[in-house]
Amino acid sequence: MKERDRLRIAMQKSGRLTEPALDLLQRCGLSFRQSRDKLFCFGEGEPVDLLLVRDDDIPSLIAQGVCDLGIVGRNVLNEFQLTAGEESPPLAELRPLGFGRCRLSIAVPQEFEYQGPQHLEGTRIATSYPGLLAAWLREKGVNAGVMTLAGSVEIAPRLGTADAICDLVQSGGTLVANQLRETDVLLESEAVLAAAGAPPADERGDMLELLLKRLDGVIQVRE
Ligand code: PRT
Ligand code: ZN
Repeated sequence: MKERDRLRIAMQKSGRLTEPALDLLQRCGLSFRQSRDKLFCFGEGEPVDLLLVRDDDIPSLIAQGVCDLGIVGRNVLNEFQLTAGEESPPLAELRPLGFGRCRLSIAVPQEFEYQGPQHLEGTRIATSYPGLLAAWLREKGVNAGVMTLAGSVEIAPRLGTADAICDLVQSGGTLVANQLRETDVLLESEAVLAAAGAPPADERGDMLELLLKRLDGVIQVRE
């Protein structure tokens, strides 16, 4: 791969994490000039650029070395770690960023008599997080079918294609609207700064150190 001397951060192009991530980077003293295709933002002061992508692509862009850092939900990062395969290098969560908070939870139809994970034995559970769900089921010793859906997971029980779901919950409004009840939390999530296991050993490493220092200052002020 071509050597780079500028730090490159992957972040969500358009979604829940976009505004707060840009806001955080600005508070760290970074400013960017957006390119015409809106995929790449060139850093004007410091040698730090942005790549604007789908959030789901962020972990693999880091794993491939296309980007040094990523701002992504812990849910997406951990799912990637569990499903990427052994040839993919481990990624690290450098800092929790304090926005994009939600949880990955099991939810069942209101009428489902649920007293604990053992009641999921033999059921079909719809999710966009098959890796995290399978790991949790394994830990609980429960055998259940994992149905992977890209979206609209919450309507699967009503359609009769699943008995329960495992999805992100924030206010709980979506669950209520779909007559579902949250039963177990698998993961508490928020946006995190993700990176490859080993920091770059060139100037990018120095810039990363500076960025982390500023980030810690900004996060401390916020708390
Ligand atoms: O296009 P792209 O693939 O980049 O975006 P996306 O649609 O996959 O992601 P987006 O923007 O919806 O979410 C990005 C990240 O925000 C997620 O990966 C989470 O880390 C975080 N986040 C925080 C959430 C929520 N809160 C959230 N409430 N992501 C999704 N939701 C959805 C959830 O899936 C469910 O459908 O909102 C609904 C539940 O919300 P409540 O408030 O009704 O409980
Ligand atoms: Zn996505």
